[in-house]
Amino acid sequence: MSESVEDLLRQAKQDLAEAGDLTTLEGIRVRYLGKKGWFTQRLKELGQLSPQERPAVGKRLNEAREEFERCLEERRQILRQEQLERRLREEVLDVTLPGRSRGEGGLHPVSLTLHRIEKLFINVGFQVAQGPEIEDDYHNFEALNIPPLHPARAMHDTFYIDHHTLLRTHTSPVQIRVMEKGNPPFKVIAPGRVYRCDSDLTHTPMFHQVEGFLVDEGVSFADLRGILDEFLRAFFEQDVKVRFRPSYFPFTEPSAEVDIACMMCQGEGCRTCGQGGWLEVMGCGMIHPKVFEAVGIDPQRFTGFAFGLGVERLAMLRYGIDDLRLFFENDLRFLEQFH
Ligand code: 2NL
Repeated sequence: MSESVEDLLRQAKQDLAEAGDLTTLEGIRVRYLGKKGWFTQRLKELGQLSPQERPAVGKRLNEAREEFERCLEERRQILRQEQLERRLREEVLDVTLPGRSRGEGGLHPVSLTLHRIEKLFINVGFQVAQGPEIEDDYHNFEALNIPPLHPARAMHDTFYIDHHTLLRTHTSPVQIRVMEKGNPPFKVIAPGRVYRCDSDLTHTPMFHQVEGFLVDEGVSFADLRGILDEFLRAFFEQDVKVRFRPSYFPFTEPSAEVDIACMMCQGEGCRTCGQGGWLEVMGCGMIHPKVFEAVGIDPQRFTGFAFGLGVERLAMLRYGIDDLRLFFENDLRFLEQFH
């Protein structure tokens, strides 16, 4: 027995010396000191020895185990130090290198334009209303004097979800919902995403619109002109020339399209305005009596105007962007120019 203690201690010390890393070292510790480890087993077996032998062997065993533990701790310190030195060597960090900037990010030009339009209307007393992008046929068409089979439906290139449910093709349904719920006077804008099943160089299936309307007693076309003239001058920060041209919408009567003198060529004619010298920027009109009837407003007592504009289009004109697709590609080289 005493011979085997000496042999074992020698072997154990050799194992420790050969351990190259802390994981191996832990394996060795378990092998000798663990529950089923060599020292533990031998100490348990002491009971089988005669009372005469027991004290001496026990003493030897305990001494050997204590020495093993000392050697183990010593080796552990050495390996820890080696590991630390290796990491310090390998994980060189030059704290004098310049920092990496995170970049600031910023709002999308369509968002900037939308916020700008909202602010200009809020400044003259309009409230902002929102509504669902998934609409029903009634609010998107029927209440706006667009009955089934009306040719205007074909023009709207609607994404249908089922026979009665669709993605709104304009934000007018938001205004219908506002009028259904409340009572005049109303002075509200409805900004948001709209959807049309149309995609080419100048159309995307999703785009942004701001519609607005004002309803009260005695509202006239002159009020409409005044508000839109002022808005366009403020939006473009120029004394832009504005022209109203007769048009048709089922939900307004009379209806008009609003043009501004082309800012790219000052009305001379260029690529942006298609040589005409004028740019169409919005549509508008006096709210049709049928629309008032649909939402329970007395058209004998109240009149109102409404208008609608495309946000991407106004953003392109304001920033001089000639390709609609740039808004949807998320190319940082483009987006970074608007910070
Ligand atoms: C355009 C034309 C327009 C309206 C939108 C409207 C809404 C209600 C009642 C009556 Cl609830 N009219 N909206 C009126 C005229 C024109 O938009 O070119 N949009 C981009």
